Amino acid sequence: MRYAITLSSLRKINEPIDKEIERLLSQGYDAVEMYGDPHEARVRSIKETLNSYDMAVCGVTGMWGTITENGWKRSLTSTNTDILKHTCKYVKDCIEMCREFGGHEMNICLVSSEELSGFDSTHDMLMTEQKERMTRKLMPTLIGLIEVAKDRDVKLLLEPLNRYVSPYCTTALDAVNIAKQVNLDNFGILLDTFHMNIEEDSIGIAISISAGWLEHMHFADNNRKMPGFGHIDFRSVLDGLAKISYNKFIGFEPNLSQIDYELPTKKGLDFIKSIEGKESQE
Ligand SMILES: [Mn+2]
Repeated sequence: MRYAITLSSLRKINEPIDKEIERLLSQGYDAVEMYGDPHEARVRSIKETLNSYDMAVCGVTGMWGTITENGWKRSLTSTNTDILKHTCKYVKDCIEMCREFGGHEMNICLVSSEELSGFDSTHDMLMTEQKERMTRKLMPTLIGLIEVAKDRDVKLLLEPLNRYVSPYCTTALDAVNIAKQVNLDNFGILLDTFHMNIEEDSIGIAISISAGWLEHMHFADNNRKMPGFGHIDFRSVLDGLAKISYNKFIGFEPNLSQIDYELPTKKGLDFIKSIEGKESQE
C-alpha cells in the first residue's frame, strides 16, 4: 500500500509549501494529490517545490461542489449548456495539469444539478429510473472526457459522494453501474470512507463489489478528521481492501484546521500503518 495526502487539506494552513512537503515526507507519505485548481497562481511554484523534494504526485483531486469559489460552476449533470461546457473545460484543464505534475488519475464527482432544486436530499432519495436517466444523459460527455484523459495517460475515477452533495451517485453500487456501462480501461472508481460511512450498508461489501474498478481510496474518519480521530472501524476497511488484494494508493483527505496539523497527519498515518502491520503478522 502506498500513502498519499490531498494538498487541498493543507490549503488553509498558513505555512510555506516547502515546509509542508518536507514534513509530509518525514512523516512517511509517499505522494500527494494536487488540488484541481489549474489556474491558481501558486500552481507553478507548487510544482517546482514538489520536484525539488522529489515528492511524487499520484493525481489531481477534482474540486467539485461548493468546496471552492468556482465549484458551483462545475457539474457534469447540469442542464445548463454553459455550465456543462465550463465543466468539460475544467476537467480537461485538470487532466493537462495532472500530466504535467506526473500524476495518473483524477476523480470525477456527480454533484447535484438545477434539475433537483427543491429536492429534499436529507430525507428523500432518487428512484433507480431517475438515476438511470441521468446516466444515459451523462454518458456521451463522460466518454468524451475519458478519451481526452486516455491521450494524456490519466485515468478518470468516479467517486460516489453522499446525499448532502448529490443523490445521483452516492454508493459503490451507483458507481459500479456507471462503470459497467462505460466499460473503458482508463475509467475506474474511487471510494471515500467519509462518504461511505454515511451511505453504505456495509463498507466491506461496498469495497468487494468495486473490486476490478477500484483504483484509489480516500481515507477520512466520520468527522472528516484523520483516521483514528473518529469512530469509523478502519480495521474492517483495511480488511475489506486486503480481501480484494488492493495495493494502490490510500489518499488521506482530512479537514485540517490548525497550524499544528502535523500531529493528526502523523498520528493518522501511523494508526493506519499499525493496523496494516498487525494484519501482515496474522
Ligand atoms: Mn474524497
